[in-house]
Amino acid sequence: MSTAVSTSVEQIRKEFPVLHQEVNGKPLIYFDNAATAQKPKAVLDALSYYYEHDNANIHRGIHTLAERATSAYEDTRKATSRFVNSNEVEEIIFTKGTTEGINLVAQAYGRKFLKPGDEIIISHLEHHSNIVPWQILREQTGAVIKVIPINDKGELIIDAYRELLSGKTKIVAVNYISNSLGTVNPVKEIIAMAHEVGAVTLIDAAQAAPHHPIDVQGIDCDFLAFSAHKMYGPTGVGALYGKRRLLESMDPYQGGGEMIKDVTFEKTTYNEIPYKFEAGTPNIADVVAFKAAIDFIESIGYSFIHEHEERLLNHANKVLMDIPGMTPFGQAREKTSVFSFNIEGIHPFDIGMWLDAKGIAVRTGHHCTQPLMDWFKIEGTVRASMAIYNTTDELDTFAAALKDIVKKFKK
Ligand code: 7TS
Repeated sequence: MSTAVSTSVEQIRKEFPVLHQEVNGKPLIYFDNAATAQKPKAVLDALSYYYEHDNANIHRGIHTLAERATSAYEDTRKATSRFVNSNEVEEIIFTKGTTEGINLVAQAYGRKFLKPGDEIIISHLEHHSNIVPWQILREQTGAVIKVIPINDKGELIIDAYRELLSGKTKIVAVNYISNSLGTVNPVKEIIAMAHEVGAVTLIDAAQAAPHHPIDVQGIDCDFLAFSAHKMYGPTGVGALYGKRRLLESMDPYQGGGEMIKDVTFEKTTYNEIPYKFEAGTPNIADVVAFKAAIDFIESIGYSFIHEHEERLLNHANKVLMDIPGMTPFGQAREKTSVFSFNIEGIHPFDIGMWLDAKGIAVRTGHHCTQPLMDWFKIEGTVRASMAIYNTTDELDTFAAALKDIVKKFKK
């Protein structure tokens, strides 16, 4: 899958034009990568190259530009299939992102197959995007939602999950990696347990794609959704993987152009997968540039990414823990480079604003995981989420800035 090349973080940083600027008079330190990652030059170039040379609508034209645009679009599908190791290229559907992928499954699969009393299992770690679509489905079908609890480290309690499973369980939908805490969930085990009771599984891989290799056949998930923009690609595009058998059994998500074979006023027959689920003119340019993001990650390799990001997390744990009043959230054994915390007596928003004044971008609030914040009995946290271009020096500057803020507030 990925071919690691010898590289360095310094070289990688050079690929990201946006990083080389001052914000509020200070060099930008970008620690909001779980929300969206910055884009390397290769992605920016792919976007402008497409519009400068190949722009045309896809699949429908016989002229040269339409053929070039179609082949670039379909090349990304092949690259995505390789990237997640799907058995077939047709099992990859392009979406707006993770959120749309989950809604697609809830509506096109869930609405067709779920009956009153059927159960959907999610977890206490989920992003709202993997909660609300199931609540909408619950309203539509009379299904019931059950929630896997967590321990105080922010890990799923697998024994409690086992208790929730039964013949009534029809869908298990959990994230691969938590956006608020960085917990890496044992998805292979979760999926195997769901399959034992005949349930279909969906993995929200929004936070996994930038940090962790994805192997849909290896983990044997039925559906898996992710977004390009969190993995150094453009916004507004993502992919949904689904097993052919399931995708073929589902009704279309939306009706329109491209998803049909034949239309008369009496009857419409639908196109083959994946086109059945891609109604209308898609986000062609961003899909094309998505391939550059996949190539970028593969050229660095997950082993380099993992090693560097683990170094960052260890360093964060070292330099941030002795800040007065520090309370970290999420200490899972398996964890990515996310450091979520509060400092006693200072509101997370105030910390975020003071950090911004020092050129440091973090996210504050509930991170679209309100039930998780409720579990911790807090309103929100400050979250520093790190990526491949961040450095331990930046973490030192971050720690010093936090110490300054604490001093100011304690005066
Ligand atoms: N699932 C998880 C685990 C996420 O982290 C996010 C976005 C989504 C789903 C939704 O992805 P989208 O691309 O469809 O919007 N997470 C965040 C975040 O942590 N801060 O801003 C967005």
